[in-house]
Amino acid sequence: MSKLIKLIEVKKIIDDGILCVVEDLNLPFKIKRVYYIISPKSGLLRGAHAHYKNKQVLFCIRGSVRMVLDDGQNKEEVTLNRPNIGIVLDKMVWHEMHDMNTNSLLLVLASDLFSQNDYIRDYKSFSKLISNAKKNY
Ligand code: T46
Repeated sequence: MSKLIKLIEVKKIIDDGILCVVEDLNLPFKIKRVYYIISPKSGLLRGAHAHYKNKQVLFCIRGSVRMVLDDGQNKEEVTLNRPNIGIVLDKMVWHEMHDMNTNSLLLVLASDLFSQNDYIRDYKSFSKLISNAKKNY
């Protein structure tokens, strides 16, 4: 069973196209920010950081992305390639987005406004914070 990968399924209506509805999600946060990533450079790694506070749900609404999540103890991955399946990215979870191509389109719902100070971009610092938090627990 997965410790880190939490997926959320939203309604998908197929008629002349595909319509997905994000409503009434049972999220542990209020959505303060929505952003999307269009036309990422093929094969380039994105993410590779953790957030101190910000929590997110990420949907790959076109194409695919291989998500790697790491909480300092467990490392798990999943490929998202369905527009109605989102992944929860909790605070203090290192996340990386791999194997996107220029066709991929990511939609992200976030709990907080953007702040550079909320980022941990160095993996060693992230590991240290996690192990210090465990010691103080
Ligand atoms: C995650 C994935 C899916 C802003 O000015 N406002 C914003 O709301 C965001 C998200 C970014 N930016 C600026 C900050 C950087 O100069 O855009 C640049 C790229 O941002 P970032 O390095 O955060 O991009 P990604 O794609 O590596 O990561 C982002 C999220 O931070 C991350 O948590 O899950 O998108």
